[in-house]
Amino acid sequence: MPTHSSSIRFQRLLLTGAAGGLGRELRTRLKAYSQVLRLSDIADLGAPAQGEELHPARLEDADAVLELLNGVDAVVHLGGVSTEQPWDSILQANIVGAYNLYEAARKQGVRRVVFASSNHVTGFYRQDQVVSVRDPARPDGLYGLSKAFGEDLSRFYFDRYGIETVCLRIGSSFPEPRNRRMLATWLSYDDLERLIIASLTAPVVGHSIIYGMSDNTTAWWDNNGTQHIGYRPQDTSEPYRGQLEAAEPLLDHGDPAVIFQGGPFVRTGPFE
Ligand code: 15L
Repeated sequence: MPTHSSSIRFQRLLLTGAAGGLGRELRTRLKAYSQVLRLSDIADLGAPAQGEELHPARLEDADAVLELLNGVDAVVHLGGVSTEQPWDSILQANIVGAYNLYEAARKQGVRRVVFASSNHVTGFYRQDQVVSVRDPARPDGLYGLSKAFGEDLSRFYFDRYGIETVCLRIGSSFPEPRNRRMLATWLSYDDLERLIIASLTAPVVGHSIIYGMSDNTTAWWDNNGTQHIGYRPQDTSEPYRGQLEAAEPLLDHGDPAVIFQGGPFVRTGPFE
């Protein structure tokens, strides 16, 4: 169910990564805000529903991405690799792919992008620290590094070409928090929708970065200074605390995944 007053705000909105976990969830939700929802992925997108337009494209293919952005008002860019992977996949989908996307936005006159960044841009901060969007990046792997690149790339495209971006450092967006770490990092699907719609519709966003989290009692991230986006989370991980603490009563404090915010991502070594 759409969480905002679901008036049509866009003629044509592009959702990349539409076949992924969050893409599938947003596919139904974003339709309420756009006359036409253009969906892209390299994985199967199934059949188009009314008002949907399927447009598969490889992000590393500059010509395909240029065509993909033809005629769109705004982009929600979830496409690319969303976990730690070997360097070549990250390089193609997240580094070359992000460059192709911004070049296409520039050439096609697209003025706003919502970029799915990740909490793994700052995953090597400790769980006893509270990080703000103004603190330096501390990526916890190649994936986090590629998202840091996307954040810098989008800042450059704003500074030089005026293309606005909201970078969403998404925490853990699942139907429910799955472990004790997610008591801090959880972002409900309804809050994800609120965050994306706020990022798409705030009058002026320039280049902004915001952490994508629900209103969790345990918090490692400080979104102070992002109020101009107008995101107000309505959900919280708190109702799940009892069951998650009971399932994991003892934490190994020598484990880097317990010490650092990135959790298991900080342990994934290079792929050989
Ligand atoms: C991410 O960036 C991943 O895309 C997602 O699969 C989760 O693992 C999430 O981070 C997380 O930190 O829980």
